[in-house]
Amino acid sequence: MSDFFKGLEKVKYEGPGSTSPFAFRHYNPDEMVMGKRMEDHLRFAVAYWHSFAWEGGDPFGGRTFDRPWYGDDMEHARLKAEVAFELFGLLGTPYFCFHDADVRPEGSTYAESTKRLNEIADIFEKKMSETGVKLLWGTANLFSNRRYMAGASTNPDPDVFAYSAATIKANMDVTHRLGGENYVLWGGREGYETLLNTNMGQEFDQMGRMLNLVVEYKHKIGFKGTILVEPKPQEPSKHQYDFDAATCFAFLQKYGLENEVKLNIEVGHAFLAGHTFEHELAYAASQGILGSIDMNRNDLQSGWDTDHFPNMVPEVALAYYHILKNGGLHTGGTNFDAKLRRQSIDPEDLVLGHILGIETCARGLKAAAALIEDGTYDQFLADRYADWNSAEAQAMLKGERSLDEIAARVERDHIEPEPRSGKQEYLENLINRFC
Ligand code: XUL
Ligand code: CO
Repeated sequence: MSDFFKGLEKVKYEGPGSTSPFAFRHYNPDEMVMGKRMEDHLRFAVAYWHSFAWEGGDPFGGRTFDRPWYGDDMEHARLKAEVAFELFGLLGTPYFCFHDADVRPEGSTYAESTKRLNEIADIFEKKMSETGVKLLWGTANLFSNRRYMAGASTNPDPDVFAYSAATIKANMDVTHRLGGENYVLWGGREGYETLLNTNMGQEFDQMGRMLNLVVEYKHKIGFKGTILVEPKPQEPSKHQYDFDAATCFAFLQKYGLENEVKLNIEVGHAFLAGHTFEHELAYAASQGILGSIDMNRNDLQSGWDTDHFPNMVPEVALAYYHILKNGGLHTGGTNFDAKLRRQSIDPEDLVLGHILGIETCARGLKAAAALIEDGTYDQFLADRYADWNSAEAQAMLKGERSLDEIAARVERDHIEPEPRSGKQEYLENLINRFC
C-alpha cells in the first residue's frame, strides 16, 4: 500500500439523500435496471493515461501535479501501478484501460520497450487476480514518440509502418494475456498536417493493410475480444482519416473489415466532428458497429478536446438510450477518457472526478431506462414511420418498384403528401421528464 490517498475509504452507495462528497447517490452496482445490474450495464473503466500519466501541462505551462510516481524508470512505473490499483479499489470500478506508454518508460530499443511492458503486465496480472479488476482494452501509443510525427501505419517510411506493426503486436499479446475484452486503435497521427506533402490514397491503403494485419493476428492468437477503431476528426493531426463514425464505416467496408471491427466512440470527438455523441452512437448502431464508449465532455467554448469528466445528465441519458436500444455495450464499456483540470492537484480530486463521471452516467442510464420503460417515446417513433408498413411502401423499400412505376402511381392515385409536425418541442419536453 502506498499512502497516496491518505486514508480515503472505498466509495459506497449511500442513496440520494447522502451529502457526502465521497459517496455514490445514484450508482448502486447491484441495483437492477431493465433486468440487469447497473455495474453490468455501465462496465466502468478508469483510463490510466489521464489519471496517472498526464502531468497537468498545457501549451503555456508544464506539470502542475506532484505525484510520487513521476520519473522515467521502472521503479516509478511499479509505484504507478500500485497507486492505480488503489484508485480502482477506492472507486470499485470493474475495468481499466491503458496504452503501453502510460505504464512503462520507453526503452532504448523495441526489445527493451517490450520487455518493460511485459514486466508491468506481470504486475497487472497479479493485481488483477487479487482484486478482480479486469482489462476493458489495451492499446499502443503510436502518436507521442517523434518517430510517429508523420504517421504510424500511414507514414511515408515503411520502417515506421513495421515498427508500428511490431508495437501493436506486443500490445495485442499483452492485452490477450491479461484477458482484455477489446483492443483499441486510435490514429492520432494517421492523417496529415498538410495535404501538399501527402498521398492520401497511398496512406489509406497502408492504414487498411495495418488493420487487416491486426485482424489476422487476432484470429491467429485466438483473441476473443473486439477490435475497435476510435474516430476523431483532428487533434493532434490537422486532419485525421478516422474522422467520424461514418468515415470509419466507409473505410472498414473498402478494406473488407466491416464485420471484424467496431468503433470506440468518444463524446468529445463526436463534438469536434460537428456531431452530437448520440448521433455517432445512433449511426454506429444502425450499421452494426457500435462497440464501446469513451465517456467525457468538452468545454463548449474552447473548441478543442478538453476531456472533462461528464456532468450533463440529459446528454448522457440520450447516449445510454441508444446503447440500450442496441442491446447494451456487449464486450464494450464506459471508459472515462477524462482528466482533472490542471488546478485539481489533490490526490482526492482523482476520486472526486471519477465520482462525478460515475454518478452522471448512473443517472443517465436510469433516465434512459425509464424513458424506454415508459414507452411513449418509442411509440412516437414507431408511429412516425408506421406508414412504411403498408404493402405499397414495403414494395418500394424492398426494390420491387421502379422509378417510373412509382411515378405512375403518384399520378394515378393523385398523391399529394400532407406535411406533419416533427414535434421537436414536444419530444424535448418529454425527455426532460426523465432526466
Ligand atoms: C485521444 C484519445 C485516446 C484514445 C486511446 O483523444 O481519445 O486517448 O482513447 O488512444
Ligand atoms: Co479516447
